Amino acid sequence: MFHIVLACLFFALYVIASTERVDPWGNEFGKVEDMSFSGIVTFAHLPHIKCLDDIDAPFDIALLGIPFDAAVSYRPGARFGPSALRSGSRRQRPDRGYSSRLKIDPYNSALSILDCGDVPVTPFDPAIAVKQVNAAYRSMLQHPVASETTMTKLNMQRGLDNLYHPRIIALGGDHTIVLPILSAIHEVYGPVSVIHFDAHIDTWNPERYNGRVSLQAGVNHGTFFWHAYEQGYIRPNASIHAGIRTRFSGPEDLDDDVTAGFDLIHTFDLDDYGVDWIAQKIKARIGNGPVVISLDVDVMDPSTVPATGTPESGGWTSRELRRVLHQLVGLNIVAFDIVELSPAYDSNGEISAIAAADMVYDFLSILALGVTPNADDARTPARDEL
Ligand SMILES: [Mn+2]
Repeated sequence: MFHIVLACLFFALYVIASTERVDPWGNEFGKVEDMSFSGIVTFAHLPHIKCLDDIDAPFDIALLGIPFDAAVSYRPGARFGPSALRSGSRRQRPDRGYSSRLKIDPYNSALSILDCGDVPVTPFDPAIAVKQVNAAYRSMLQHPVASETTMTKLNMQRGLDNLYHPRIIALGGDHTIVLPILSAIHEVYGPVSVIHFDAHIDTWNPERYNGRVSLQAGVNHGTFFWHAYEQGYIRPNASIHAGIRTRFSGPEDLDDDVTAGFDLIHTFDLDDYGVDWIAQKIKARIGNGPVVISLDVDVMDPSTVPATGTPESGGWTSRELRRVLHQLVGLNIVAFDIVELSPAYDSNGEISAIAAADMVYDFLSILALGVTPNADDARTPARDEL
């Protein structure tokens, strides 16, 4: 009898031992963080949730790709911009994100950040694509924030409904996407100021814009700010371009630009007056109202960022642009976008994508540092007020 019991016991032990999971990797290495070059590519290895499908996912900041490029005037290809930005961000890691300059690690701040993937925009119908971008952005703005307490501490802007809404960093895509974005932002915050980094003004009146053969053709990456002005999305006389250097049809383009509410910093102003002057001019123009920062990567020189659809010589370096951006800490920023990165024209070394991804890192740092309360609201006069 005893032998039978013993045999049963050994058999039971044998069964238990033989079903124990063999896990050599886990036993020897445990959980190892992904290397910069390993893993599924999200922006800076951030967690990914498809937020357009998972509508209750909370976050404070979302990266949202908008791979639309059906409204460009020269080289197409910016639909691959979101993918290139993610690839260019691979050396940004949540465990190695501290900036010695800004004294912040946006990936380990109290604000939670997600890579929400891309808006699956149609490449075949620009009118519908614009509607899709607007619907997606509006849905994104209605996601619950993860840390209301932190947003309060950071003096972040509440919506007109007195609620906090998350900050979306749009990864374009051509610049047309900013029209449906501004529409969505206007719905939540009312009219906003725009700080627009670009070689081009993008306030071209579609009545005069080359190639307009239909009403729809007048909605493109050179006219969207004019439409935004006409729709009332932009605060009067409270926006500014920086880095402008393209050619114009004539002085009337600049008159329209003033009408649309923009002041202008030329690319050469950097040499004549320096980074501090540019930052002060921007801040004085904007005041402390809600502001959107829209960055066309062609504001940088093609030697720094060749991967763009309408390159213009004589631009800023990535270093100069980042120094200007760093001085915008404290502004009441409600949205960022980075557009017109078109990786087919990049170098094998991804120089454009890496520079562009670093700008997004600066956007995140600026958000994590919060809003300076009681900023001087004095604005500089517009060109037509001088
Ligand atoms: Mn441009």
